[in-house]
Amino acid sequence: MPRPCAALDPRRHDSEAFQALPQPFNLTDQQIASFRSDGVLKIDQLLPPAGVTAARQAVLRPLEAMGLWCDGDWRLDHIERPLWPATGLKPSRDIGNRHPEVEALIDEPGVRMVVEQLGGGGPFDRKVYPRPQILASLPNAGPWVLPNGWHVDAPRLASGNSPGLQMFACLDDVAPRGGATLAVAGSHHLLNDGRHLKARGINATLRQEPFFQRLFYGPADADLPAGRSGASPLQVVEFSGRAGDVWLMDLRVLHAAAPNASDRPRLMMTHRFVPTARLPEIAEAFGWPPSLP
Ligand SMILES: O=C(O)CCC(=O)C(=O)O
Repeated sequence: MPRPCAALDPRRHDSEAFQALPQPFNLTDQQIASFRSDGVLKIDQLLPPAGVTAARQAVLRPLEAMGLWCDGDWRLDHIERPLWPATGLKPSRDIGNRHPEVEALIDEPGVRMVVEQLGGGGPFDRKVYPRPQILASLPNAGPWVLPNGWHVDAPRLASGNSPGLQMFACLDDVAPRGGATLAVAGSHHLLNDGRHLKARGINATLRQEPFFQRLFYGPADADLPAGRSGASPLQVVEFSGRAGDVWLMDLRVLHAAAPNASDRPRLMMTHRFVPTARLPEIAEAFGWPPSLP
C-alpha cells in the first residue's frame, strides 16, 4: 500500500531551469527545408516553461492518486514492472485527455506559428481531433529493442498533398530509449503516386522493400536503422528530448510506439493538425460519408 504523499508541489521536480525560446518564434528557412526533406523537425524549448509545468502537473495528479508519483518523485517499487509491449498505463483511462493545461499547449503562440509555417497557412480543423492526447508509459523494457507496430494514422492522398502535421511534446525529460515515439524520417516521400492509399495498403506496399521488410520483421535491433527506398534516404529517429521540446511530423511519416528502457515513466502529449482544406480529400480516401465529420 503506497504511503500518503505530501501535497503536489509544482517546483519539486523542476531540477534544472528551462531556457525558453524567445516568443513569437519563427522557423528559419533551413528548418523549413529540413522538415520538407525529413518529414520531422525537432524544436528545442518551443513550449514556455510555465505551460509545460502546468501540463505536467495536470498529468501527475492522477498518477499521484494511483500512488505512482509522490513527494516529487516516482514510486514504482510497489507495482509489478510491465513488460513491453505492455505499457503499465492506459493514458486515456488512467490520466484522461481533458486537461485544459494540456489543451492550452496546442494554442501556444510558438506552436501556432510553427504549425502555420509548416502546414502552409490556412485554418486547421478542430472537429476530427478536438484535443491533444497524452502519451505515457512506465519503464517496461530491459534491453531496448526496435518495436513493431509501425503505422500511419492518415491516408496517402491522390493529390500528393500532406494530410497534415502531428506535434509531439515532451512534458518531462524523455531520455533516448526512454519510451519516446519512433519515426521513419523520409518515409513521407514514398507512395505519393496519384492515388488514395489507406494505412493497411501503405504497410502492405512498404513491406515489399528491403528496408521495411527488415524494420517490420527483422531481428530485434538496438540501433536506429538507416537505409533508402529508391532515391529517398530513410532514418529512424526517436522523439526524445527535454521537457518543453517539440517534434513536428508530417502525417505521412511511418511511426511506432517504443519500449521504455529508462527508469522513469515517459510523459508526452501529441496532437494532430489537419488543414480544413484537406478534409474533403481525407474523407474521400477513408470512404467517410460526404457530410462527415
Ligand atoms: O508513442 C506512442 O505511444 C505512440 C504514438 C502514436 O503512434 C501516435 O500518436 O500516433
